Amino acid sequence: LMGEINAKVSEISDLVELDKIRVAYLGKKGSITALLKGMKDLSPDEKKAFGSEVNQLKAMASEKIEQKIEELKKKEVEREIASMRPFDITAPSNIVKGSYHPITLVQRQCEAIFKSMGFTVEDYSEIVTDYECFESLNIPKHHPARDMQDTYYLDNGQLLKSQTSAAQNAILKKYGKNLIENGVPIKAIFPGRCFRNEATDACHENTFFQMEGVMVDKNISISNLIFFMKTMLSEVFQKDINVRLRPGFFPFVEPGFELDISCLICGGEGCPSCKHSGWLELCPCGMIHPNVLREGGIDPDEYTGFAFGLGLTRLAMMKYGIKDIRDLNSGSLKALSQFTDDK
Ligand code: FA5
Repeated sequence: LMGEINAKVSEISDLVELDKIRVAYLGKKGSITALLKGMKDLSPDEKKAFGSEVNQLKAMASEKIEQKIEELKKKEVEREIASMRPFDITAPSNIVKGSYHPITLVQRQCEAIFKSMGFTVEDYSEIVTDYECFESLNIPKHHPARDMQDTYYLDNGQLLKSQTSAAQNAILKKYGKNLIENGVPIKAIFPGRCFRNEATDACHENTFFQMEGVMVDKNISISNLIFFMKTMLSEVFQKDINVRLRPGFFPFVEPGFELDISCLICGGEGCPSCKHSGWLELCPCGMIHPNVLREGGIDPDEYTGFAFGLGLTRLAMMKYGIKDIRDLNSGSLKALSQFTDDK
């Protein structure tokens, strides 16, 4: 019987025919199954010998059929591969590649620069409380300094953060313990979206990005601040940039400065992007006011620190030569997709 099965199986070239053979021998009404059924009329000794032989036959037949199934399946795959069109890996593709937003690109670059200098990168919410955005920053209710930023208030009394400085208090509280108990300096940056009720023009938007930075330790001075600002700018632009530092007032720093960079759109000649002044306000900064440190749980007699509020959106404009800030929020893929990570 095995000889017969072998001969039939080797002639087969498709899976359907093969299954017919399987059913004919091993199916419920198959001939091997019938042999097993017929054993009931044999004596116990005959049953033993015959049974073992039939079982062996059954195992061999199953194995032969299984092998053939594998062989046929493999052939089928080979046939399919052979019938496929050859794949030309040198053919040009028309897949449209996505691109990162220019603000994302400079944000990532700034994050990498500050991380390499030991700063942590923090995330912060866009909706904050009056305490976070103003009171903890030495700006009491009804203080005239509130007029510096026309803020969007929500019905529930919260507000859309008008400056990333809103995260300062939380950061001081988060890392203050480690500073006081273990002497680990606070070094953090927090990039984020800010909102102000502004009349928009080429360099003002009502939604823009800032990146806050703080550093607190013993003996931190203005020279530390200037060092970090200079390093950041030379890394971002990869060339010397004209900067000027002038006094600036912010209730949460003392002394406070405005760091301007020479406008890279017009080379300092004057254009709409810099309001025809040749300079662009980029990064106000200063030494953290003692009241702000105290409110964050840090003793200003023992520790000092600096803070800065980099205008990330304006930095992206300068880096990529974008003349109008409104293009950045336009959502125009045609305009935005031309900027790529040049690193
Ligand atoms: C502030 O927001 C302070 N929180 C910065 C600061 C932080 C000072 C820490 C001291 C210490 P100012 O309102 O100037 O400051 O905004 C900071 C920067 O954000 C500006 O220099 C500018 O680059 C950018 N900026 C402000 N308003 C807009 C706007 N409407 N559109 C685009 N960029 C803006």
